[in-house]
Amino acid sequence: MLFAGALSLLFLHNAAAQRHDADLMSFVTLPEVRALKWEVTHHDRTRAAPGYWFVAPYGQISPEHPTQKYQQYQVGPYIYDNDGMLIWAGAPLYDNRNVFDFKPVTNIDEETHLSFIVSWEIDSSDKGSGVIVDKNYKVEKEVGVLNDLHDFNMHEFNVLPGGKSALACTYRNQVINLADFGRPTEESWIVTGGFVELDVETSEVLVQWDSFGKIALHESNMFHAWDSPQDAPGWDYVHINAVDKNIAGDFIISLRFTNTIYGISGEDGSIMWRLGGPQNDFDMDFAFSKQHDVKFVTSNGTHHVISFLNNASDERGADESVSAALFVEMDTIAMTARVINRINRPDSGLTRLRGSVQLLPNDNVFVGWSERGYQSEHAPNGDLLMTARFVSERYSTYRSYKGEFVGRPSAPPDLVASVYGTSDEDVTTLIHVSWNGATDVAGWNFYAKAYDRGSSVFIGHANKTNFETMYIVDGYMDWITADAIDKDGKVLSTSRVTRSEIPTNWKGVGFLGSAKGPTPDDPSLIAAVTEGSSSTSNASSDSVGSTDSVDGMADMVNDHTSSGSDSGSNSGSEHISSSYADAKEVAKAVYRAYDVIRGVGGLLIFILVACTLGGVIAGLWRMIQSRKMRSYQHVPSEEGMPVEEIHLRSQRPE
Ligand SMILES: *[C@@H]1O[C@H](CO)[C@@H](O)[C@H](O)[C@H]1NC(C)=O
Ligand SMILES: *[C@@H]1O[C@H](CO)[C@@H](O)[C@H](O)[C@H]1NC(C)=O
Ligand SMILES: *[C@@H]1O[C@H](CO)[C@@H](O)[C@H](O)[C@H]1NC(C)=O
Ligand SMILES: CC(=O)N[C@H]1CO[C@H](CO)[C@@H](O)[C@@H]1O
Repeated sequence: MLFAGALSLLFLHNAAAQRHDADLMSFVTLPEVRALKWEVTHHDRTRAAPGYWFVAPYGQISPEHPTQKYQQYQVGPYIYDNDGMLIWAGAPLYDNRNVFDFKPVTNIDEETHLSFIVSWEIDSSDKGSGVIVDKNYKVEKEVGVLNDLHDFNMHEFNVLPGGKSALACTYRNQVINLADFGRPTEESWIVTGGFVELDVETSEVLVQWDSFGKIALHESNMFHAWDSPQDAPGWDYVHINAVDKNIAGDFIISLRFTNTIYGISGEDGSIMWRLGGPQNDFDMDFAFSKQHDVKFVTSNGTHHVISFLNNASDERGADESVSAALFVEMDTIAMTARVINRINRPDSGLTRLRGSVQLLPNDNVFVGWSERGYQSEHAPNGDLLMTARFVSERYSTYRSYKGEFVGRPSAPPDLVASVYGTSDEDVTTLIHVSWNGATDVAGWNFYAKAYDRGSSVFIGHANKTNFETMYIVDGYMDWITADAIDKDGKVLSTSRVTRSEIPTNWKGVGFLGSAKGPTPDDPSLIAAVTEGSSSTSNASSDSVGSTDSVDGMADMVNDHTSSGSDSGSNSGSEHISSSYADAKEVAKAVYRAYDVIRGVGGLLIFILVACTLGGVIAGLWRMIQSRKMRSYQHVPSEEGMPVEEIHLRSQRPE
């Protein structure tokens, strides 16, 4: 009864919770992690490039009021596989701060590293930094920001070949005379745009460039000769959003508020050419505006292929009805620019702000359209291979990348085990295991020990099917470990030895044996029994695959309420398996309900297990009542524009 009660309670609660949390993943092993779920459509898997997705979801640029925090465990660097399965939740690495431009970096050495920008702290205790981490997710480099700047700008952290230096954008507040607007007696504050090349080791500035004195006010499409002067910070008149460098040592930058891509001399900082905008230097067969993420694809100094996201619209309106990724061939001797590849946004929509274009090693193109994490992969001829976006409307990612990566977390896998049972003979152990950040785990081998110093006995294997793998085994297994196994059977890592969680009150959950509950089984005996048994149960095959959750839930509840309590004698497996009292059947039903429960959160799964075992219904009820309900309000956040709050509040006053 209690079991059913707990489940109905949970089910009801779940219905309510799903409104708020159904777009987030949850896990027993890492209850705090709430990674975003994806909607993925594959159009042709066979032509997809190998690799993972690298995204950094954020709800809004600045932390929320009044907590001054970001959405815990939802923002930050995240790696997913090609089907949207979570590989790494990196939110804890920088205490749930916003992260931008998260990507794999392959130009440092033979290994693939990861880089990203950590945003500033709202209390100004930290201006943010450009970060490089290794495959163990250990921070290798933290590149700081110049003293006179407010923060490490969110647009770009571009590690240059060899990994010795990196490029970043700079925004500066300066006072300018308005002579360019025909008002020489007036001054205004402006936000100038520039870039720096920083020494990755020392954060020393190696190269510095700024639009002040180089790009006139009238080149901006954001402010006009009749606008009133502003106090600090002032007119954001160029809005730099990308910088790259070629082997000749020259730079390319994108200024969104002049609709122009500039070539900047590495020698003297002069503007060598302008592509697009009011002062275009090229004979070009296309137009663009409000561009993002300009990068050299190839360049020999005079002839370039560049990529960028174009024909975005922005906060003020659209120039065209569809955004596109563009590859442009430029000849800076003949001054010609030709589009060589154009990939329209697959849903024919507009990417108003942000976005990225990436040429993959197999010549596929991966485009981040930013809002709601919308991203697509295309064959070299433009064929659409895949689209994906967050289930949640509440998040965007500034850029999205794809790339191959081997992740080997330095922390061991996480394991949680708990024990169910209704009689000494029918006890089942439920094991969950995951390894945050590990990329090529194919399966898990589970081991248990009879006692602390006993020898580890193999109790079964489960293929990895998701970020977290569940495994159910007969008997009261304790002192459990799991080995992460790669596809060749090699052990990659081993979890810590974990004691199984048990109910505090066995009787209270209908356990019919001794009041003290069952004692841990000797896994070698259980393994032998299972081996010799002709019953349908097979420890190794019980790592059930996919689920139909709601039915499972209903079955479980019905089974329970109609069940007898005559499970004391365990002679015929027939009888046992058809009876409610078969604890393993119950456990399987729990597993079938697992996906439903996932929506509620890992914590509640734990509570489910604890409560069904412990019978602490009152505790469950209290927990549910006090569980924070998150009410969100969808407001797309736009860089450089005031944003409304995305509220995180408790239903109950705190
Ligand atoms: C750069 O490439 C173009 C086109 O392939 C070629 O004509 C030119 O000579 C090259 N310049 C240099 C400096 O290699
Ligand atoms: C586990 O994975 C292996 C290798 O891919 C496969 O042959 C086997 O059928 C899988 N087992 C289960 C139970 O899915
Ligand atoms: C039990 O699982 C083992 C290991 O996967 C397998 O070899 C064996 O055939 C299974 N036995 C039954 C009865 O399913
Ligand atoms: C390449 C491309 O899509 N160019 C378009 C960008 O938007 C301008 C203004 O609407 C169009 O004229 C271009 O054709």
